Amino acid sequence: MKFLIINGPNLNLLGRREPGIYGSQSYEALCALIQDYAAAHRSTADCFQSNHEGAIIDKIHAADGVYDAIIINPAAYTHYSYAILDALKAVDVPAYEVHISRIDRREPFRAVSVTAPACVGQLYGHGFQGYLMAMDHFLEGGT
Ligand code: CA2
Repeated sequence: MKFLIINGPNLNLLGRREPGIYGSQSYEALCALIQDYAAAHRSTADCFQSNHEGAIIDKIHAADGVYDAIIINPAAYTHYSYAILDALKAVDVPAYEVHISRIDRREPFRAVSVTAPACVGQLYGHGFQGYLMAMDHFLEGGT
């Protein structure tokens, strides 16, 4: 399968701040983990990170007809970006939403995802492993 992994604002700082919430491993380590997992499952994964809403939307649009699945952590955009919700709805590529932390046990605003309704599933609280679990959904034949 051909995966597109999208990470939103500030996730490029992984490992540098808030290790108690997001762990101590870097964004580069996350991408290596995902790409190794993809290769072990005869798949590929392109990792994209942006701090800009429009860039994320452009990437989602460009995924149509190119990727089999999107794994997306929209970061803080999760909680208010109807534009990313619409972009995910506008393409024929299924998306799975992932969060590193327990968004249900933090500030109340983090428990709300406006983007998840455009996704086939959402999981949170499994650290980096969550991205691999989302890939498993598709590798095991989920649509
Ligand atoms: O738990 C997640 O994966 C989040 O999507 C992460 C977002 C946050 O806004 C969501 O509510 C939950 C924030 C990512 C910020 O990442 C940082 C990493 C290191 C240092 C500072 C921020």
